[in-house]
Amino acid sequence: MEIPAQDAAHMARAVELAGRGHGTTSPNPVVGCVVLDAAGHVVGEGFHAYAGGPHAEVVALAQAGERARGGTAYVTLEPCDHTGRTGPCSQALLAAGVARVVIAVPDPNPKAAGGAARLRAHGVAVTSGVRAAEAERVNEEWLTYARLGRSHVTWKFAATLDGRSAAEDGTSQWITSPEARADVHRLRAAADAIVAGIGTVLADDPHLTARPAPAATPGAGAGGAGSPGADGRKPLRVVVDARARTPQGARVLDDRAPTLVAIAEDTGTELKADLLRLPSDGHGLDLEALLKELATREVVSVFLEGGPTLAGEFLRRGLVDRVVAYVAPALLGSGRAALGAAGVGTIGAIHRLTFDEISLIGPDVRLIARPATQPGREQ
Ligand code: AOF
Ligand code: ZN
Repeated sequence: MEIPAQDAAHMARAVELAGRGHGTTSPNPVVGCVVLDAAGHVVGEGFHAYAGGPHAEVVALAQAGERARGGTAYVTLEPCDHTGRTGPCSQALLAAGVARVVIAVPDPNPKAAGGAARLRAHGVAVTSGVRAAEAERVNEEWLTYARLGRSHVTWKFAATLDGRSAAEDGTSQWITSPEARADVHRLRAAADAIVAGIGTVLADDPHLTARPAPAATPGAGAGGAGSPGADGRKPLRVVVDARARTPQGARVLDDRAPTLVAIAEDTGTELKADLLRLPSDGHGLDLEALLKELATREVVSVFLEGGPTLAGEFLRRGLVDRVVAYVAPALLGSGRAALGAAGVGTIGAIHRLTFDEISLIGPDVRLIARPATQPGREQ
């Protein structure tokens, strides 16, 4: 199907708007909407900023007012057809008299889906699949969560150019620059949970908290005033600790943020913490069960840090959706590899990725890569 150039351009804008909700909408998706009047002029724009707040379509329609009548709405996710925290967007579009709706990606949430069908049934022209790849990308965490019923996983690591994250004696501090570390804090703060393995907790005693975001500047726009998710978010801290070796005095157990300690079902322990008992297999805890349990707690996105061993286990099980690597222009030659065993015994089993973004952060390079075939995405 030939997609008119103006459809692609307006949807690109809707995707950009959706991105403004990034980090504040959980457990909801990021969604953007552009409304045109009957003559094809943009008369409304909106994005979903936080769960419980108005949906993107409702924001854009409010801006458009009467001018939406006979017009077109571009939405990055199929308009919902349900009453959740707010009312159905399908009805709002019908009430506004919109004649055509262009959708990028269908809503995989069975409770909310059906908007496209309802609109069609009421004589609205509906086009689907415009800029689907971009709309998938901007909303990848939520789509993974909604489709697979598990949290989306970003594995982050920092390493030297030769792929090492600690020197021979175990020292590992400040391989990457302050700029790169600030960038990590920004990404952490956007996640719903930060996960580390017991090895990292014992070796580094990290807080695993996200430093509070700097005070919002007036007019900062997206996710600013009135969005409860924007400030004071405290990502859940999760320690993967099959044998419950977390010391009672570990910093991850302080009161700066809630913490969950995942242990094996058959581990007896006196540890005073919020414990999650999970089945295990020959390679340790069932990490898919962990991600499914986290999803039931509305953890849409997980930031996996700390522990080449744990990262290897997530990879072995096909549970890494995105890799963020900070590579410093430095060499170690010996010392700990950034990644431990990941189920690759022979070259045929290699974990192939695609580089999607390459940028300089201070003196370091940040690489964003994703599995060549991504489980959370429809192929
Ligand atoms: C849309 N536009 O902007 C969003 C949608 O609890 P609620 O009412 O906020 O509904 C959340 C569900 O609605 C969410 O799981 C997803 O299926 C859909 N989100 N839909 O048309 C929006 N945020
Ligand atoms: Zn809606």
